[in-house]
Amino acid sequence: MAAACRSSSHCGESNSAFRFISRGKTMPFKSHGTLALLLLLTLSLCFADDDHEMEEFLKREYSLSKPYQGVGSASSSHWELMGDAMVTTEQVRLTPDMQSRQGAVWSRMPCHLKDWEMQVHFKIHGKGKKNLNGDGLAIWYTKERMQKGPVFGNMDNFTGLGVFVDTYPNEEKQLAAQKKRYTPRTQRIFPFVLAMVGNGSISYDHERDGRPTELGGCNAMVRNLKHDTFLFIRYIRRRLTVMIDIDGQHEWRDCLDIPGVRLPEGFYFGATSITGDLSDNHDIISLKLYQLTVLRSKKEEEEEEEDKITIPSVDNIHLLRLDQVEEKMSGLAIFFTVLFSMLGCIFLIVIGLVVYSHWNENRRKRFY
Ligand SMILES: [Ca+2]
Repeated sequence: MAAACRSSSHCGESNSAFRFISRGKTMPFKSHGTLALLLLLTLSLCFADDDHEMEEFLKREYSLSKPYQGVGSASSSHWELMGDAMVTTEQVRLTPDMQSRQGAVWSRMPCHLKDWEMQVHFKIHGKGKKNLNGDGLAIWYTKERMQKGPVFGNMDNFTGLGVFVDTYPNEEKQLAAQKKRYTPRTQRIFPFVLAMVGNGSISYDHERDGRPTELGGCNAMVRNLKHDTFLFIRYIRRRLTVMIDIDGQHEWRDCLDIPGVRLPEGFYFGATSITGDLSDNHDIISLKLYQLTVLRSKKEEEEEEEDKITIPSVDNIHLLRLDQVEEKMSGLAIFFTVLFSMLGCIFLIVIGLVVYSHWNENRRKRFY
């Protein structure tokens, strides 16, 4: 463990469960002597901008890691399995690489942390298939738990946050339909990571891979990789950030970053997966939850207390939908362009005919 941590940026919790965060990126706190510490402190002070310096602490009660003691067997375990999920020494396998399976692992305890960060170590892999795999997995922070359903194995109309690693393009598999509807800029390349916030009455559109309710996302080639793959979900000051580390470089890559995401406290963390006609092994190796301690002014605290969140929502959600509006507008624009071009042509032909008949008449007059 310690040896592995020396080369990984995801192992800061190894001994002290304590790290510094600066400029929005996590930096591992390693015991390389006072010099390193001084350097880190100086750097974090130098770069202190609107991201206040903060600390993070691993919360073991909301984390799931090897050797998964008691998971799936003991009722004293903090985590509960469901469906086809299975624990081995190496991972919690949500689904095996077989058709029509669904599995989940859910935290038993509601989480009352205001600011947190979840690091997901996962693996998606399958045999003998080239791009015929599915459906992906989801990480949840929701009011409901242990519910079976169509959204990556979880219920639809959920209340809270879902971050999906969608490995099968249900909509975009139809290339013709895709080309008709999307420009190269807005086409998605799969596997695709996206986030959605539900309030209990918003449905996930499976046939369109959640596009109508997507808050943002990114392409992530996560299948059948030899190196480790990670997903990072940070919720701080009502800002949701998702990053991925899938290139084996131990570097976080931005995926989405959205302010004004309102998530109540006291929801449950979970991970779910589903396979249909197509399948994959969907493995969770670890879920590590860090509490982020953020300094708030008294005013900020009072404001948050007054403006207590009870139903999940996202501020200015219509602005996030601009892309889709643009797509619709471009369809309308094409229609009007064609219409006006045709009217223009007819107008020119009519003018041409009138001019020609005048010219013809004048010519006849000249002859007689
Ligand atoms: Ca899909």
